[in-house]
Amino acid sequence: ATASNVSGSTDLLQRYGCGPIHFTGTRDALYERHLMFDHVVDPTSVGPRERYEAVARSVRDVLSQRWLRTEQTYERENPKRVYYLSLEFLIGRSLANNVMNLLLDPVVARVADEKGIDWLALLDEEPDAGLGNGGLGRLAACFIDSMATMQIPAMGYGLRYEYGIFRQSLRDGWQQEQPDNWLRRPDPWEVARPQESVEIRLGCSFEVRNGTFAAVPGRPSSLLGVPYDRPVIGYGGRTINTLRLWAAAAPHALDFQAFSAGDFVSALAERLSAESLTRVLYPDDSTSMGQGLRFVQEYFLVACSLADLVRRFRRTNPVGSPTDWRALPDKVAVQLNDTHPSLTVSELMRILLDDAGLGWEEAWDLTRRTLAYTNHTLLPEALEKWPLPWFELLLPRHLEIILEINRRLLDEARTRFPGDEGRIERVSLIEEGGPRKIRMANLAIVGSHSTNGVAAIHSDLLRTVTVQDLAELYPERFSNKTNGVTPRRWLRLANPALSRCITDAIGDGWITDLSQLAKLTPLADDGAFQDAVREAKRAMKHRFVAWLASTNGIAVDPDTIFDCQIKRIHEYKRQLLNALRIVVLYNRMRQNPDLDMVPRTFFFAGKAAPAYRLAKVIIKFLNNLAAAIDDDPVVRGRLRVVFLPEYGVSLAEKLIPASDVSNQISTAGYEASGTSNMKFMMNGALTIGTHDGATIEMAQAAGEENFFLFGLTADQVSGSAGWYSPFWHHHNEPETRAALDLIFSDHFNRNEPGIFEPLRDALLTGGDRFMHLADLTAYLEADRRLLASYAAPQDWTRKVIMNIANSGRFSSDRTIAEYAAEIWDAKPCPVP
Ligand code: HBZ
Repeated sequence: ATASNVSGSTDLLQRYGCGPIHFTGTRDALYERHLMFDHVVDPTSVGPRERYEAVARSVRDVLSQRWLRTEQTYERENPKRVYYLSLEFLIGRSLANNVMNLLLDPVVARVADEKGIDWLALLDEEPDAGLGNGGLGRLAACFIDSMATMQIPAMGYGLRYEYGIFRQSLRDGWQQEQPDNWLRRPDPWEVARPQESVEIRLGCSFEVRNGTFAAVPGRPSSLLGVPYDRPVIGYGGRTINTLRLWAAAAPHALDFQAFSAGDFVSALAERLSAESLTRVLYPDDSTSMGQGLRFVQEYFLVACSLADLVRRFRRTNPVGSPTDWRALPDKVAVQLNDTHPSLTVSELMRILLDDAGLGWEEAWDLTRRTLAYTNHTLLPEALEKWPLPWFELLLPRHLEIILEINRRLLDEARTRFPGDEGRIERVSLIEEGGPRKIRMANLAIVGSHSTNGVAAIHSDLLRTVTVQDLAELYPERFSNKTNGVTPRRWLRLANPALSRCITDAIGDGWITDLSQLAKLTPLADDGAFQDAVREAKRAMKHRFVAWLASTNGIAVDPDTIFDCQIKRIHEYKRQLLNALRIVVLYNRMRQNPDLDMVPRTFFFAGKAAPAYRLAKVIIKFLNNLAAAIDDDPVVRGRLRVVFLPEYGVSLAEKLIPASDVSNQISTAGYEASGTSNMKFMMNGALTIGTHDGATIEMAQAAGEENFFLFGLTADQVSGSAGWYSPFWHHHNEPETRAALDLIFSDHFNRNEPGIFEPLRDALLTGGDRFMHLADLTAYLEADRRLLASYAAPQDWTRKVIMNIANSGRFSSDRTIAEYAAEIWDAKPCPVP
């Protein structure tokens, strides 16, 4: 569906009033009724938050019947369903996105006008649903959008954290974390379904003691999972799928027992400790900290979701006849978003063995054919390994099952590779040592029919390096599915100026078929189209500058190059390399005050895991660098560094459309894919980046001449152990040395001596596995090429258009089409 083939708003509302309730004549009443009756207040005295809730509830009213009809259609047609299991869904705000996908913009614009509503201010009343850390969580959000748009019968399963990723502020340039109580006000999108709660059983009980979650051994307990559903609207509003988030609660029986025994207070305390399980998202995206609470969260998601989907599967059996379990892989595909939900392997085995009463061989065959696993990282410190004693305590039956899976696995490996005990040790699900640990990636690979990485280079390294032995055992299971992002939120919604410009040129078919952007290629040198593209960028820069001034009080010059690096702060993503580049440019200007350079504003944004100390020092350094440059009359007005706090979906939606340059500069081999790289590309920013992740494929698509690639390849990085010496660069490269010496002279921290000592270790004395200095000269050289192109507007804009025109492949619709065809065997199930 595209906006152009839907005639009037009246027809639209009729379509959504698909029965039994018709909307005819009640259009205006929706909003007024909610405003007055939901909070029982005088509509003339309400504030913007109440208005937001009333508008959102009106939109939900409009979509409700379509949402019901979607599920009814699936029940009637009984198609194969896809379940996307993820500990994270970084969905951001919903109102504007839902209005767009329902094609309701004209209706809403008119109502807002009639009622005197400030639409942009109203949108700001909705908190971001920050139920994720970064790329992995945002990918899950883009995937459910694409599945709904492509009419795939799919459901997302996650956790309803009461506190999402922490809110970030800066004090003296240091990151401060504040809790994000995003559900403090009622969320108008979610529908609680307590009647569909599931009970899950655990081998022990829990107490919250001194702020930690402590297991009480030997006392089996149970927990209730209460589902909260959120609509996931396909573009055009035909299919409305569900994102089901689980909240933990104590079972009803609990308070009743305790109440009769008279211990009312402990019963209540126990209820509160049960609810604390889904209280907060773990804010770490790069280390598996081995927290017991996290382990229980993972099992809780798995157990609730499997109980729910198995219940749904069994309902499709003719009443009275026994469940035909052999049909499970024909009706159900489960995708595991990283290893976080990989207990699914042992939980599904437990259900098939113990509840369904199947034999091992059949249960194993069905489990494997139902499950598939996506890997998102090769970093050893991020690979999950859970202590075996935790299984003994909490999930003793799972441990039995995992040990039996492992026994059979090692038998098979010994038969196929006799005498190769090193290999046996490496493929084993168990890592020896004290305590022994279960390797969750091995479990996911062995217990599924498909393992994929998220970009070509990443899938290759996964297969040939990280889990080489398992890949040699099961080569047919491995494939690549390069990530993508939804063009609805990230282009149509975030960048109205460029969207209009594209639609004027090629029509609006690109919204659901991004490959149509290729039609822009012949316009790359067209003067009028170039002007239109430049004008769109200018408009989005001005809009961003106005927003920044009014919300953060920061004034930036829209006539400078907007050069961005926005992502989680991590050594491998190398924000420090970017900082070194800026210090070199700063030194050049100080040495030669008349140096002619296009004025630039460098934007940084991103959160550091609260326990990642060096990442916090990096944030502090970027802020001090910004302050030192602001204070220096020689560079002021030509160089500017801005660190924007509280990076999240909503900030990305504002900044990416306004950007000219996208920095994607991870150490080659470390960034699995990246997804913001794709958002920048489709929004007409040019990339300066390394040979890593999906950036490689983006450069191939756009043509390397339209990209600024630089630096080592992954092969060179992995073979560097013998030769890389940061000191060599310090010694032999004058600009590198001057930059480092300036930093270590406390130039950027005159009143805070020594605070940047950790950077010396990271860049120089610690050996630096991320090889910052090895790429600095090449980065500066690529930067020189970039500035030369920018100085020639026709050349630059031609590159911009070539990037936009070739970004079609990086739509998550393409990614989902590949998962559907090659992993899930799932087909669209249109809702009439
Ligand atoms: O997943 C990211 C990758 O770093 C990025 O390259 C890729 O594009 C993206 C989508 O495939 N990984 C993450 O975002 N990882 C996490 O957020 C994470 C969260 C909790 C963990 C570990 C990792 O325990």
